[in-house]
Amino acid sequence: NAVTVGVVGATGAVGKEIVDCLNKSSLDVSKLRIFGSSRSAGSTRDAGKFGEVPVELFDVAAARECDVVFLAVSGDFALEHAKAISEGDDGAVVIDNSSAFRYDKDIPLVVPEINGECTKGAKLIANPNCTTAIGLMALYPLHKLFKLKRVIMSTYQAASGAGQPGMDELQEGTRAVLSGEREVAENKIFAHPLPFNVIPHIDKFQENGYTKEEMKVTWECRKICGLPDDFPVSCTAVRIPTYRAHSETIIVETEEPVDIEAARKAFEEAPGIKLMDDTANEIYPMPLTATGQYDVEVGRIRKSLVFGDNGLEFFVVGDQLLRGAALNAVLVAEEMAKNGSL
Ligand code: 11C
Repeated sequence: NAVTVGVVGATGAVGKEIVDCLNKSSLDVSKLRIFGSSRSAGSTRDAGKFGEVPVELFDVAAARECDVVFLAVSGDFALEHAKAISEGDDGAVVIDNSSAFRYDKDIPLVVPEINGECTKGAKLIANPNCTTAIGLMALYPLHKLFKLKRVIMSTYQAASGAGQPGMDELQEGTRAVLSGEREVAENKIFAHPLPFNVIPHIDKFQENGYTKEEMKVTWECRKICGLPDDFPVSCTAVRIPTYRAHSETIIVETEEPVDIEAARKAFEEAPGIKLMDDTANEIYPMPLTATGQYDVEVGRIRKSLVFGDNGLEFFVVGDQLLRGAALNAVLVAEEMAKNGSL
């Protein structure tokens, strides 16, 4: 059945991609409503097949009129409004992109290909952190085959993780350096200038020495895959001067010995993965090829020199704005339409 969809934050980097994914989605959308702040209310947005959509001033009552509302705004906004939009039988289903509700045990945190069944009957769904969602596309098929024992991840994250302002800072800073206008780029969004640099710092440092971004990977991998609370996942998250695809080196130790051909076949058959693993022809995952793609690229697959027969090392790249955010959220809505929750 056809649904009315609301998007809050449709002018941001993730919000724009949500509208684009809705254009390509199997979801039967009868009406698209876009909600914004007083700054954007009254203007219109080109929403593809949905036409020029007026931006309405956000209002809980108006959002509740929708069947499903995507929040692509801050965690503070979500904390303030998500429950009010979704509560009661006549509330809308809310799919929230922020981290506000991810660690609440009563709220499903969903990658549809892994735990889509958790959405059944839910009114408020949390969309995972982009780094986690991208990595799990490859980790989960391995877990099903060989049972993960521990996971070590190192990331190379694009500017888009900090939204449009992050991408703008990278582009403008790079231009300023290349034109000779500045020796080193200016920085406001990132802790240090990003052009011609890498920054081993994403989000706030925690007491244990990890950053919040790194801990999100640990907490969210456990919750989405139903792993124990002390399951060992360790991440080092690094910002690099790429535009919108996150890359990840992943090393796993497994309970069962890994058959590399079986692993490769599992990656090939898993939904949402494109196998890019032909080193003889210099084919492997890269941000340039993964950008704009729905599938996460997986390659550089090899037996681990550290964990031997019970280990695997590989490289994953996924579009941060798509699989890491907008696409995952729209796939959640598609899943809910299929299982009768929408
Ligand atoms: C980044 N992964 O690359 C972050 C952005 O938890 O939704 C996503 C933050 C989140 O900066």
